[in-house]
Amino acid sequence: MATERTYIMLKPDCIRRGLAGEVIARIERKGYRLADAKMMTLDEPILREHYAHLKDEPFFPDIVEYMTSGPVLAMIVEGENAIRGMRILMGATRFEDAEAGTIRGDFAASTRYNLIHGSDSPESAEAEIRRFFG
Ligand code: DAT
Ligand code: MG
Repeated sequence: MATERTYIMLKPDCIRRGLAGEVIARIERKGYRLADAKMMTLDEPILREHYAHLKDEPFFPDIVEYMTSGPVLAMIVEGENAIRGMRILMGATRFEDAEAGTIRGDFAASTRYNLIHGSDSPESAEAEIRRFFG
C-alpha cells in the first residue's frame, strides 16, 4: 500500500443535483483527504485530451455536450491506495453494473450522467492532475 493522489471530478449533473456534499462526505468518510479542489468550466479541447480514448465513439459528441453543460468540481484526492480505492467507491462505468452502495450505484440512472470521474491508473492520475491543476 502506498499513499497516492488521484484526480477526481464531480461532473455537471452532480453539481446541478446538489450532490457534491454527499459525494465529498463519502470520500472523506472512507478516509481520503482533499488535497486540492476548484470549480471549473471545461471546453472541448481539454475534453478531447481527457477523453482521448473515446474520441472515435459515436457518443463522444454527447460527452462533450454534457461535460461542457455546467461547472465541474475538480479535486485531488489523497490516501492509501486512493486510485483503485476511489474507483471502487465510484462504482462501475455502466450504470446498470454499478452496485448499490457505490456513488454511481446509488445516484446514477444513466451511463452518460454518472456523476463522477476518477483516474483509472497511476499513469492517468499523474497526467490528469497535471492536466487540470498544472
Ligand atoms: P470511467 O468514467 O468509468 O473511467 P470511461 O473512461 O470508459 O469510464 O468513459 C468515460 C465516460 O464516458 C463515462 O464515465 C461515461 C461515458 N461513457 C463511457 N461509455 C459510454 C457508453 N457506452 N455510452 C455513453 N456514455 C459512455
Ligand atoms: Mg475513464
